[in-house]
Amino acid sequence: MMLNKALDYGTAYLLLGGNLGDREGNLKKAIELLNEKIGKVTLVSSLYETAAWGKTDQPAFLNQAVVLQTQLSALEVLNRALDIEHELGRIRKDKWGERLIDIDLILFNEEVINIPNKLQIPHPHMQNRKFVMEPLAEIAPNVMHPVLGETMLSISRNMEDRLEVKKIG
Ligand code: GSY
Repeated sequence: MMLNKALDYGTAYLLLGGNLGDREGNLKKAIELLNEKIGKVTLVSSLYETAAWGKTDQPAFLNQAVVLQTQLSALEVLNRALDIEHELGRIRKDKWGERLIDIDLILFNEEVINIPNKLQIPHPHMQNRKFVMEPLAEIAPNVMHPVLGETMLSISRNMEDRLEVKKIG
């Protein structure tokens, strides 16, 4: 018997970034692959040119936040995002080093997830990084951080990070 059960959709908030090669082209390809392999991308932020965080003697990043609707779990989204990074030829020389494309899962619905060494949702450092919060607050200003109980807009306005983040269109 066929059960006509409606499948639930989850909302994933991701941050894309890269500082090697054709930065804008790589972000575009990543969004195409997210649409193909994970779910429907419903919102895309402006592009932001951002100074490298952590290891500062490297080229500036181009960052962009996206929102997508998916029937996958957070863990499945993470695994498919890693597949997309590899498909786009990710090079990760060291933890804070240069990269062609990085896809970070920042929030998933209002879920709080902790799978040690694999997945932490909300992203544990999001509230301290302007290169994450500015693009995210642009497309999800009223979304609540499920642990801090503060909206994306409020966090982005009150943070202390002085890293250079420039909206470029
Ligand atoms: O964590 C994502 C990769 N990454 C970035 C980034 O996306 N933007 C900036 N500005 N600095 C970064 N350092 C790393 S690692």
